[in-house]
Amino acid sequence: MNKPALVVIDLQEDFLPSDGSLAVAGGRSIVEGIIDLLDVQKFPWAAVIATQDWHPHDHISFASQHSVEPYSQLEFTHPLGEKDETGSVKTLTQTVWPDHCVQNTFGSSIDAAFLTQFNQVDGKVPKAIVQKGYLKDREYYSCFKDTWKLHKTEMEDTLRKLEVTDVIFVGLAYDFCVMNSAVDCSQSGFTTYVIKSLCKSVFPENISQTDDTYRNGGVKILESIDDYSF
Ligand code: VGL
Ligand code: ZN
Repeated sequence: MNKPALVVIDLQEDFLPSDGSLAVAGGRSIVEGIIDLLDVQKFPWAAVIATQDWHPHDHISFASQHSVEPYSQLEFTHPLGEKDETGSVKTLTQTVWPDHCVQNTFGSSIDAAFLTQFNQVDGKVPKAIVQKGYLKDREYYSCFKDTWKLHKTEMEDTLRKLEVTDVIFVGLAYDFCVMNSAVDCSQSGFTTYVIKSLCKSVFPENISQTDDTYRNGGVKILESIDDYSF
């Protein structure tokens, strides 16, 4: 038997138009469809999980910490100074962002209408909020671990404890946190899906490359929840 979990990625004010500091175009338009998925009479979820990007005010992924323009690319060094075969400290080139999802600010809050519905599944289906991005010295796109694969969140243990077999992802952003979370999820051995119509990208112009990354990562792209057999 399938035991499917719904994972809603980063449905937070800073990623939502019109006022979010890192607003993803069209982000607000997917909220209602995601709320509809919380109808646990209709959809027999084994668990529902929401994730929350949760940064300290001086997080390393903020352009403001480096005096450069948001959305530019910077080279980051390994947070523990680990070296490659040639003896140089490992590096990763990553995008830097406007300040966003600072802990305990309005921008970090999960959409209120979603949260109301999410809280109503209590007692019917196990639910959890998994935070990421709270270690200042490293970026996190995946809700499983940081981009250096050094620190694990409680995501995988939560899914395993609930004996989840399948994971269905929706949310923001399709080309960053949803994508990296889904690929890690598939690599951890879960049968993994993303519902494309319930996601939006930061860079929609790169959609075919983004879709390829999902497919190469073993994630099945569905247009709608109707394409999933419970
Ligand atoms: C995200 C950029 C920075 C996301 C989070 O949720 O996709 N993107 N932090
Ligand atoms: Zn972030």
